[in-house]
Amino acid sequence: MIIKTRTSADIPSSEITPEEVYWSRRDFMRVATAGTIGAAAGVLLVGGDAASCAQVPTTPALAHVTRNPAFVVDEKVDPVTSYSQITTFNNYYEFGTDKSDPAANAGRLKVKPWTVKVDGLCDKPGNYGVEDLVDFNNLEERVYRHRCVEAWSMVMPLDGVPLASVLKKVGPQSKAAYVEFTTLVRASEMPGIGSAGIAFPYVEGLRMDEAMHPLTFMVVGLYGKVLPNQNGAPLRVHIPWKYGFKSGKAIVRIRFTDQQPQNTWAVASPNEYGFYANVNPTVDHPRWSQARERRLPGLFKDRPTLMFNGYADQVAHLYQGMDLRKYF
Ligand SMILES: Nc1nc2c(c(=O)[nH]1)N[C@H]1C(S)=C(S)[C@@H](COP(=O)(O)O)O[C@H]1N2
Ligand SMILES: [Mo]
Repeated sequence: MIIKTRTSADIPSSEITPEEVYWSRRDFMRVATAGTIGAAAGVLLVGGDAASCAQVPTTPALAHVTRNPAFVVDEKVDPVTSYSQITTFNNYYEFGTDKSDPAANAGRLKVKPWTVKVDGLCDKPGNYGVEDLVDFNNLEERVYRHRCVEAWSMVMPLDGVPLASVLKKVGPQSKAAYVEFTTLVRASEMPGIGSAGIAFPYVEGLRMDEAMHPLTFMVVGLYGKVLPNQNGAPLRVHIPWKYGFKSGKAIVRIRFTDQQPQNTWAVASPNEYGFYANVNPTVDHPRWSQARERRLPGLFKDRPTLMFNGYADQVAHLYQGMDLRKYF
């Protein structure tokens, strides 16, 4: 992380944006206080709450979003992360490998029109527009924990539809045991493509029962607004009990298959990243512990990691009888 020195006079008041007020006054106060303390110390963190320069995106509001009270977190334990933090500290290697690169570079990506190829073991393969797959007149907002394999986490208000509702539209066949997601490669708009050290397209996949699980979400928005490019516009999945790398951004292909998909990180480094990638404090990454995590914008790994990222009651049964040390 880059640490930059700035005086309070350098911080335009526009950096305390209305988005921070969206969640609650308490969150606004938290953000404002963090900014004040940072400024007083003369040190601000790039990608931090109040220090994200001009790169905080502005996207249009989504018209038909309803908060779904079945998918919330305890705000006292898990205060929602600020919009500026969620949109300026990202992993999206197509735009560069620094956490600040996607915010700096993803703006140029053209996300309209957008076509998703659906193929493999389903009854209605074809090319679909995003609007054909996602019902934009009936979006819900869910607040989910988001845990990266690198041991940082955030809490995000995401807008979208259950992934199951998307998949059912195209008629998965009974032989489809897995679904694979392939994401966009467009070198002309993606400056990180040649230098990321992983192969593109970025590919991910889920077992069919994971994909159809009610927690699994197809995301088109953040904080009630159209999803910013750096967060995966126009279409991105989120599987809240798994490490963040399972959630491919800018999905262009959905393929149903009877074979376990070869997901990018498992191919790149099979000893470090598996197919399942369930958040698990008892299975360490070969190079670091997963027992604790850093909750952004905090600097320290001072929170215990929760089994299945806190969603064990809902998903543990999916893995009954499986050795999670082997299927990591
Ligand atoms: N296409 C694509 N999707 C991707 C990635 C990527 O590099 N390319 N990175 C993944 C990783 S490692 C994480 S942790 C999350 C980060 O999501 P966020 O930036 O919205 O927090 O996106 C995932 N989806
Ligand atoms: Mo990640």
